Amino acid sequence: MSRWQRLPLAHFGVAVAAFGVAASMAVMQAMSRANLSLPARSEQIYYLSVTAHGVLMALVFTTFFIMGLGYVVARTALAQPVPGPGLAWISYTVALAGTLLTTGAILAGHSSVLYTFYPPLQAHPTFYIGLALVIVGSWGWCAVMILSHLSWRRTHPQAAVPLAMHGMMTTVIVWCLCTVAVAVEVVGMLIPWSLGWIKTVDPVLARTLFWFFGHPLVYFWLLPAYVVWYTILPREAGGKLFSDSLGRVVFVLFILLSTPVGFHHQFMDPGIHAGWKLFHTINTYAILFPSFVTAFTIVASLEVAGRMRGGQGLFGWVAKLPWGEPLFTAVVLSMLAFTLGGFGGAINAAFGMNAMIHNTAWVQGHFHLTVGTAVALTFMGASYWLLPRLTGRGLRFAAFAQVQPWLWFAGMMLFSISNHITGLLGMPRRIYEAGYQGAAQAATWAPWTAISAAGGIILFVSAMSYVLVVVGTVLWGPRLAAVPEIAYAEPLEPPSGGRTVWDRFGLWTVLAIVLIVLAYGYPLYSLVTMHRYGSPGVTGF
Ligand code: HAS
Ligand code: CU
Repeated sequence: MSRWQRLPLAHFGVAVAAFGVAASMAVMQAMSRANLSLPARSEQIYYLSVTAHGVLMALVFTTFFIMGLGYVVARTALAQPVPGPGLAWISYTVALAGTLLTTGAILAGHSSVLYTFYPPLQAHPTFYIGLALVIVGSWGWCAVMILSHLSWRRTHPQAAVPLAMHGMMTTVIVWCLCTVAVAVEVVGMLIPWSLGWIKTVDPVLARTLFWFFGHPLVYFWLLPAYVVWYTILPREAGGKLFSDSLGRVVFVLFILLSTPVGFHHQFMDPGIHAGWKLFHTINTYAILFPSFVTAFTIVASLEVAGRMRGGQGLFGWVAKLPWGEPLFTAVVLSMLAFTLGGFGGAINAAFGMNAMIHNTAWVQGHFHLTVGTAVALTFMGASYWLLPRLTGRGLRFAAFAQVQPWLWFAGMMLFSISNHITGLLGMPRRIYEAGYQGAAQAATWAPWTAISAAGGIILFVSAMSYVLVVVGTVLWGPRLAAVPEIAYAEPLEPPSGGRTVWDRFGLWTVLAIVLIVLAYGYPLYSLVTMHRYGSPGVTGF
């Protein structure tokens, strides 16, 4: 193995380890919510587990996988070495140290604040310091990605940047814009408060800064998955990308609209005027659009592939698609799940309907379809595709890689649909005692929580199959005589010109900042200047 592959592989290693630990916790949580008796079941263990699961899945698995994928794209789509390998390794080490610090704080039992770490719940200082280090490490990754793009641009002043790198650059920009807010929250408020340097924090201000970051975070997860859908899937399906330009428009719309929408997580919060919530709602409905375009473009690309493989008639092409390929099945099942998850998102974004589902099990149903399937299953499929290309070894236990996406999809359907239903029946999210000590309302949840637990068990089997294939391939995969290349889908029609306005990242970033200032400037100003009482915080259990 030549040297460059080590960097992404080191990132994937952390991602998969975090995933394995978090998946083991998840199965116990699903069973706990169904009131099944588990050894050592207690409130403390439940909240510790939900915190570890959320942080390791949503923040560690995703971020490390995305950073690894970013390096692969920068190296192979631009066909040049990644500049600043020293900075890349330092960033990796800092993010890993942060991960270990935060995970340690959670496992030690004094930081069960869930992955949203809302004050007045208070964690140990090392929980926040670790998170800050993960963010600093990810900024190092952003710097290396930007340097890669700049050095490529110097030698290709008029060319359109390859679409895969275009998508990764939008990921980088969205991440740089939104992490500023969480850095202010963690460094300016939560670390000093947890160290006792300041006595109080303002929960509404903290939540506002969190969701300034928290919604774009979901597109930081989604955009690399879209990179796989747009630039890897069509070729693996045996076809071409329906439109390269539509891909660029989609990615740019995410730069513009990912951030000024955060109040859709705070519809039920006091202290923010309804007019600002409406503004964020309108932006939220606008950001459905690039995903609709994606649905169209990717399905059209699949139809192109099916017809190039000889598919006839209205739907004959579907059967011709390569259903035995792990990457293909994983991504298409991700997309099907995302259709449901996106539909739920549109419901969440409407103020009135949000009032019904906010803080209920519906929300965990929603995000297990989106980040938990559209993103996570795409990353798993991408692992099966990347590993042989990065390690030079064929997939070990390949049959598991074929079955695993189906298991994930089946398990997630049982889990997510039942959670949507219990949510509508009024079951809160994030609670330990889902039986409500025999309350009549809770009795209506029981059949659905049992189904959700069954889904959790299937998901666990699927997750362990994934870990088995990854570990098996890295350690014992058969060495390949001919290593397949990392190649990206060609568009159906070659892009006509060179660099267009959709490649002007500086311009779109400036416009995004203008929108952010419009959406957040006054609300943040009024929160900062408002008379605050603060909260002393709740420490320990
Ligand atoms: Fe969300 C809550 C609104 C997308 C993640 N969301 C969450 C939370 C998470 C999350 C983690 O407005 C919980 C946060 C917490 O802990 O409190 N969400 C939306 C909207 C979208 C959306 C409007 N969410 C995502 C994505 C996520 C994610 C993506 C992660 C990756 N979400 C909300 C709202 C809340 C929320 C409120 C707050 C709820 C509350 O009250 O707490 C949109 O971006 C969705 C757009 C998607 C579509 C679907 C397009 C379909 C495609 C596939 C087509 C393919 C096919 C396959 C049909 C419009 C692209 C065909 C196959 C063949 C073989 C032919
Ligand atoms: Cu959101």
